[in-house]
Amino acid sequence: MNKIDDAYQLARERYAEMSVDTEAALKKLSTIPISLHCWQGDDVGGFEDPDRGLSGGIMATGNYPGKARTVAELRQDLDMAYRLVPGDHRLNLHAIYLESDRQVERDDIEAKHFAGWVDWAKENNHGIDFNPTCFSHPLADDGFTLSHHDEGVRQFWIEHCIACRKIGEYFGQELGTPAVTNIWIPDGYKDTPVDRRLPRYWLNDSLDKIFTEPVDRQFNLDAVESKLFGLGSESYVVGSHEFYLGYAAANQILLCLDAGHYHPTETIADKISSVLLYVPELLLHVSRGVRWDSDHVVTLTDELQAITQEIIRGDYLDRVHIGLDFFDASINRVAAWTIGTRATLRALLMALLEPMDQLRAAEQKGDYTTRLALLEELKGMPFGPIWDYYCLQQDVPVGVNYISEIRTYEQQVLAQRD
Ligand code: RNT
Ligand code: ZN
Repeated sequence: MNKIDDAYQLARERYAEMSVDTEAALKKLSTIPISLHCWQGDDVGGFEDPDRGLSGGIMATGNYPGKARTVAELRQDLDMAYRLVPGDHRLNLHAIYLESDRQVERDDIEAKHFAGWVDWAKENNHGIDFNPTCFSHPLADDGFTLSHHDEGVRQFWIEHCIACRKIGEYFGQELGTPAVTNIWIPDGYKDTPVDRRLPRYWLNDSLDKIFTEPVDRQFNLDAVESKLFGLGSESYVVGSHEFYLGYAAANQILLCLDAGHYHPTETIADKISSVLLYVPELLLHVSRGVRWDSDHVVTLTDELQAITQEIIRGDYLDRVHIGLDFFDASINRVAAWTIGTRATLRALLMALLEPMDQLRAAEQKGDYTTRLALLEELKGMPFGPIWDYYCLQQDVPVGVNYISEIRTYEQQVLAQRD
């Protein structure tokens, strides 16, 4: 353990020479919540109906043993993941993770179906975020929900989304921190449509109906999530980027930027400072697309670093909500959460360890030589010891030690499930 302290002291001095205060960076990092998505724990299955498969243009591949089959198992797995990640973090829930002893239709869900989650969140100091589930349902099977040509189908999903906003409000009231309730729908066409206008007209109309319902912004923040394409909606997605950017700006609600929802070479980092001029706040779905919107576990990539740099450099922490969105069923699911969350926190820490005053001064003077030199030097700075020290300070496993804890958990808990 002393080695970690020693390495930290040396690293701290190196950063101090660059006028970077590592203590301040760690203090800041400890205040940034990441919203861990419940759906990594069971491959987006949910507990509404075990016979309902995942649909809606998203797919989890793999069959790693030990997936959570009940709410209790999912919470147990989440508890394990939170123990392996430094800091206090949030939970991102989907409506299909409700608790009820009878089948509840989606337009009938209420706060009481999530009271167990609230008790658990209170015990563990988690805020909760929320999502209507507008997929994996017979009324979504033809690929359309809020933009459906049939008024009855649209109304069903409108009522589901209103119910979810009220549940978000309940989370905010109970937990003292607003829930971000994010609407994503799978609506779109596999093949080239002739009418791109009408579904967007209906989606706009449905959203207006959903958001007219009064819900207190102090407790619930509404977000909308766009997408470029999905499996089975390759040719046209109703809720495109332009659609929701316009909708969020016009209605002053949150826009959700999912890292996997754009052209493969298009990154969300550069969108943040533009969009935040026009929408009040952002929700990020931090994900990793590999060739397509494949929702791979987030790792410490250049793209992830670009995202966290934008948040920190732009001083946007109070306007950007960071959520994770990936689902890999081919590896240990607790490890997937742990690796993805730790990668996101590491990227945030790296961004917090930049000599921003010097970099900005160089840029504003037109001294791009110094800017380039500094940015290159930063890549070789002793970031690792600062991260290790933070893990030690926060009482979570240092380095790859978390893997042995996951292995033990796998043997003692996960292996008993099959
Ligand atoms: C789908 C969206 C959406 C989902 C979750 C499960 O492409 O990214 O956020 O991943 O709602
Ligand atoms: Zn997403």
